[in-house]
Amino acid sequence: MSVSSSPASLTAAERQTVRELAARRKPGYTMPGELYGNPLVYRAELEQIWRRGWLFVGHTCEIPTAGDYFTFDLDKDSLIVIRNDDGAVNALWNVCRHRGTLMCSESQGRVGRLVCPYHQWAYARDGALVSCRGMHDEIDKSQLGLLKAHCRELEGMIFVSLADEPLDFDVAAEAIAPLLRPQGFNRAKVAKTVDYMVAANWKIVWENNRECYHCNVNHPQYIKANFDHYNADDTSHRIQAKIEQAVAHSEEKWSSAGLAVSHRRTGMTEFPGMGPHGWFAANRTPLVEGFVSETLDGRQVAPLMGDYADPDVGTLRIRTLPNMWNHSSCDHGVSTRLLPMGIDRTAVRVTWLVHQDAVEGKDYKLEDIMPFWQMTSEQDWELCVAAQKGVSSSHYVPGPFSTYKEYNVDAFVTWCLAHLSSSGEPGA
Ligand code: 3BY
Ligand code: FES
Ligand code: FE
Repeated sequence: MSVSSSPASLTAAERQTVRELAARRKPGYTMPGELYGNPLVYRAELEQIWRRGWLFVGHTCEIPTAGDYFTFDLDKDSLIVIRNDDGAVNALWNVCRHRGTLMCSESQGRVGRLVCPYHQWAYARDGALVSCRGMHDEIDKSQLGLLKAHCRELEGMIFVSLADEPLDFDVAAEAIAPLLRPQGFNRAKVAKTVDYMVAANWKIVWENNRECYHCNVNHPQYIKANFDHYNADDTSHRIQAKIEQAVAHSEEKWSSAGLAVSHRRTGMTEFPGMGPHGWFAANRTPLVEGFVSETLDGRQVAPLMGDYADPDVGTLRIRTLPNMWNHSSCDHGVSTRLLPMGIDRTAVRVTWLVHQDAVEGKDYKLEDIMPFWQMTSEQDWELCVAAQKGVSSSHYVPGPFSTYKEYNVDAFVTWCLAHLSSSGEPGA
């Protein structure tokens, strides 16, 4: 059964207004303030980006057993992401088929059946209506199962789409799976989750993520482990050659060990701003010499994950727009999930994963695996909050992006605006 995925659609006139606002952005420059601050733009983003794209919701290891579920809320909608009896993960709309009541108000749990709190209609774990006591016999239960949203598993990560006709997921799965598979997220467990409410528009959080121009000064821990900062302020051949050498050496080593290093569809950069495939990217890149993990001193601090036989696997980086990035090392992975909570609020969940058999306190300590990304993330949130305050000022004027250091931010902005300007047709 199909229902409109966007109950409060923008009118044609409102869409036109959004297109006009999007057109005001000067190429190579940051967005005008209205694109961060106008509620109409925010509604258009929900409709044309968030409700159309694939959203990362969580990891399969968060719901290992039949009946395990967590809820996922976007705007006024809620989904129940649940493992059913045959092991598959489904995303059910959290809306009773009797009178529409929210079925699950807990954020996670385990159920035999999903029972509505109002009149106790009961649904199987796959959403089928199994009992509705007190109803007349003519009721056709087969027509009254919980509605399903599109849901896909990708090597231990779960994605949903709220669209009736979602974008092509296979193209992303084919590109990302070979890189992600050896990380073993389907044989992992959550070591820790931290939730943040960041007082910034979701686009500001992405813009911050898409460059490392700010890293040298703001991320002392991150730059010790990663090469990103080198090309920031030193364009000398010596440094470039050093990076290229490290990359070539590592790629050769990984390739001969059967580890994928990149895929050809690099999302935003190859398809700058355009088309349905511009929403994902993944690559494996070396850490600086002496570092085998994104930890404060670069040491391995937990058992190797997945298929890794050697800690020297560099850092695996994956991102899917509009709401996920993941950085993984040989011994742990870190997923960051964004959700827009209003025009100037973004809920961010950071999740640390380790091998499923690793025992806390014995095989790893949270104080070893967490600080690197906790500090880097929190440094970023502070920058985002300051950026939000600035772009909300009456005297914010769009500024120029560095073509050396911020081309990926420019690509992200272009991607957003292309979606805001599109016709509103799925996949357009
Ligand atoms: O600094 C950032 O926002 C992202 C994450 C760490 C490095 N990176 C480019
Ligand atoms: Fe759910 Fe009545 S609204 S059983
Ligand atoms: Fe940062």
